[in-house]
Amino acid sequence: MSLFLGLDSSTQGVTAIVLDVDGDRTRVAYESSFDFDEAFPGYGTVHGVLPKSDPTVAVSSPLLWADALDAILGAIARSGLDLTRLEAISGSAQQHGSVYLNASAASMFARMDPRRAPAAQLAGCLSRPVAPIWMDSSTAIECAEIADAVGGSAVLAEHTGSRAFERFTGPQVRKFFKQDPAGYAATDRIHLVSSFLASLLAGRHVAIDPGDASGMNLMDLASATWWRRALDATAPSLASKLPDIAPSWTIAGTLSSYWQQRHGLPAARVVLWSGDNPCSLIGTGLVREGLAAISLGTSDTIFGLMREPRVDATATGHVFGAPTGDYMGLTCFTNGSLARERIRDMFGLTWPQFSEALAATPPGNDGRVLVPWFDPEITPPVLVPGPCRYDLALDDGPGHVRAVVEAQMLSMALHSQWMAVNFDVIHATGGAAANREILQVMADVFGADVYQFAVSNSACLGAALRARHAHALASERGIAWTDVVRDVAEPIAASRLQPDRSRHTMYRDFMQVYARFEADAIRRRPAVTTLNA
Ligand code: XUL
Repeated sequence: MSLFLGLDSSTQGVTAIVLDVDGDRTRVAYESSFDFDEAFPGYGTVHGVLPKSDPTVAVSSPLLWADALDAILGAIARSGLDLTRLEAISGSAQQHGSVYLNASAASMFARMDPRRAPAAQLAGCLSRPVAPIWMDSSTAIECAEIADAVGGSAVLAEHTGSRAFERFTGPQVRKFFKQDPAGYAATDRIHLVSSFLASLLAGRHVAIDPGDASGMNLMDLASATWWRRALDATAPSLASKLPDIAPSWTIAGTLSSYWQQRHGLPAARVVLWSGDNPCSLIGTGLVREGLAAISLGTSDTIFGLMREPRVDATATGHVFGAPTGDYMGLTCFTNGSLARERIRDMFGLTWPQFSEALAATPPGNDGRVLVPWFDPEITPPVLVPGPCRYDLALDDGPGHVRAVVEAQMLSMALHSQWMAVNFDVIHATGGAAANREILQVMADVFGADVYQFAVSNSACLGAALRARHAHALASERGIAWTDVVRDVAEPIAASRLQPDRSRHTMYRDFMQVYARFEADAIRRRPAVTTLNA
């Protein structure tokens, strides 16, 4: 009987899941989480983001993430679980965010004082006090510069799996290098959120896995190595500042003596962390081609496993590495749960009332449409935030509820066509996947059977399953991915929501109409280039 720990450091909080594996049986033995704003008010974050006057800037605090990791490991240590059985730990983190460390970090990781919290000890190791995160869209100029330098957007996408995206780490690094050359020069190591937290656990700098490295515009997808031309186009001496890239199942070391002494945890194996979407691929059981998942979290994402990388000719989405060693196609939308919450709060609703409003309004919403870009949107690219309403009165609460959900589902269907993935069955995950009214709209828009899961944080579950997989490989027994995901990452058969055929036909036509509303909403805002002028 062995325990495996998965951690997830997301935009808004940290979660832990412990799996208990007994022979062929796997069960969730423990789950807990902390919300950053509530548990660590001293950092002043709002939904996990530090306040900024420029809506295109989104940064957070690496020290907050370190403190939250400490808090959740403390909670696990006090949980009453028999942690002598803990074999391996892995993690999942919000993608693209970058942490800038000076040369003192390596020795600090190795000699942290277990009597003191991590943040205070790490503060002096940061060459940049804040970390840009995936919600940042302030690097339009750097994206253009990098694309130009490598020979154009298509060349960048061909090699790295994506055209230049504002939130991707390469453009963010370039912006830092241009704005603060001294800070950049003082940077010895640039980590992703995932590799930073894995390094903290292992007590030394560890590698980045291909799943998260492919969200940087810096990795050659085919060889899973840094792509020299992109590095040169991004910032000087970048190769020397980046960690290695290693397979997702790499054992990075054992839990450092800091954590062992601080919380009485065992010397468990530390497996490389990955991004939340690659981890969700595992946590929703998508270990073979032909299935798709939709994650309704802070960001909404739609993704599926690909055996061969099919790069998006429309430049909408991404091809990432998958933790199985395959690839995954993904399209990401910024205005996910925060847009749904915004509507709920605007009309003073509870979630059950939100669902009632959805049930009480007709599919198609009698033509009332909302393009819900409350924050700058990734898909389609929109840097100037601001929702647009069509035939939707400002005080029409139920109309807004249906409009936001329909817009999100129609936009996802519209902008995932490039993946050429079969959407007959969708695995739904993330907090809002608990809401069956929302999932019914999903089923009707996609014309797909939609399934729910027992564990809603599929990224965290995926991390725990990855820990188990890597441990089995390292123990030379090996394990098939289909066996890894059995029991816990399988859809609940009884949760199936079926599409209504006539509603699906209506939505298929409506999708083209919604595309025109999106185009109109884009036309109504200033051109991208004026933003950074
Ligand atoms: C994916 C993306 C988001 C973050 C959210 O490309 O930007 O889904 O990973 O944590």
